[in-house]
Amino acid sequence: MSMADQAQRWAEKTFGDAELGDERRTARLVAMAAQVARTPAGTVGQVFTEDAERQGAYDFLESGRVGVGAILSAMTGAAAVACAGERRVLVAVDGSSLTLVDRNDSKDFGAIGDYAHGGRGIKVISALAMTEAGVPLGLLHQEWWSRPKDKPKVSEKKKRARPVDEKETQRWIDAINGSVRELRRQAPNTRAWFHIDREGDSTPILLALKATEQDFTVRGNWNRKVEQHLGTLRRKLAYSAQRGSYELKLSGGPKRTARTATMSVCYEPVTLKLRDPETGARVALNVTAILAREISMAPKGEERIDWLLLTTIAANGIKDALAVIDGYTKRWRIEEFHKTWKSGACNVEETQLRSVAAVQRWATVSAAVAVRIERLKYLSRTEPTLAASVELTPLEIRVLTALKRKRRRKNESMPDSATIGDATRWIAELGGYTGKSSGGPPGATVLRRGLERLHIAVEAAVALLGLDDDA
Ligand SMILES: [Mn+2]
Repeated sequence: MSMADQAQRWAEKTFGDAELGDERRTARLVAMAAQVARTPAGTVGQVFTEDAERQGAYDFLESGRVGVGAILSAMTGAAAVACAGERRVLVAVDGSSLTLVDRNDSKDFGAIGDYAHGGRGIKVISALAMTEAGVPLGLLHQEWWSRPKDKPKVSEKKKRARPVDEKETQRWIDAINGSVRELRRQAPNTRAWFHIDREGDSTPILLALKATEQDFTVRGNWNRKVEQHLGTLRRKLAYSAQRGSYELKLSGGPKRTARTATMSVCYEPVTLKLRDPETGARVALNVTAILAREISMAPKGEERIDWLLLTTIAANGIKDALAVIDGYTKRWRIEEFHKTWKSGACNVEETQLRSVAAVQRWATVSAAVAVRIERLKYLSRTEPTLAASVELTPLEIRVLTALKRKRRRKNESMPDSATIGDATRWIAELGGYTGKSSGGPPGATVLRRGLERLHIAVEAAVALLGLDDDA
């Protein structure tokens, strides 16, 4: 298609700066990313249906000349540019792994999960930047590594004694520092507010976060010692008065019954007593400890919600504490990104590529596409009244509106100009969304399917009617 559709524009913005040593390679990367954005799928064969295109994609992905790092840094740089307009961004950092099929153990994938289980794949930590309202902006960093295939024969004692930079903890620190570096370069006035789940409650990670001089919230995993006479975090908070409460709507899940929980909130400024594992030196870390606890009855056999948060944000009142809790709930969006990327709309775990480097090249493009879908999803929920043109071209809006007009119910009125909320719902409807099955707003899978159908319709409009993008 000759016209620049939104996917093409997005791909240029995201990967157009990739320094691959040859402009043709960058152009190939951009074209590939645009095509993945139009028709996201897990395998190269599903995305590229024309032989020449497909072969070109394989050649690119398997070429030793295409630097994985250059693809990554184009993507993370573009994410930082997107952050530049924000005063502060939430940065959720979380680990995951791609589980990949290697039946004959012939590929260079490492071990994942339990060594005894023999799973194969690649480990990755991602840093997802979002606006303070929780709209994804892009990935500021991805840290990839492979574990050895067989369990290293090292005693537990020796393992603990290893310096931090040889442990996986260092990967977290690299992801945090890498995100800050990217922001400094492209968005020097934007502050980062890191959000990490219980895996972040490790002394080297807390010290690395402190060293960035940015903000953070980490979910506490340990009842750490504090420099007050009551001794530990939990004891300190147990003596603290309830400062407020709120109702929390919990959706159901495999281990949880849907319910509305009454949460009690207390908070205290505390000084954590840490010991630097490298130097043995004592370090004091001042944070606010916030405890949000379910005080209504939980269903039988289920634990009550209990969140202990450690944050650099000062709580001068219940409003501040609630804002920290609200920020932490947005950390969940990186889990949704993982799902969309790995097994949902982008399905990267289906890839048949045979080397770690090829998988990484493909998975990086596909990660950027997954963020784009998550962004559309949250943009339409968070700022539904923005004009549709923030994410779609005039022609795409025109085709989408025409399709909607044909499908609309008798008494359904059409807006004069579509908002992003309208457009997203119409795209989801093209993808089969009725609002009935989940009861909630459109998710990534219906959006992916809808975007794909919209793309085909736009192509038909161009081919049959000669419409172009200024139409
Ligand atoms: Mn995690």
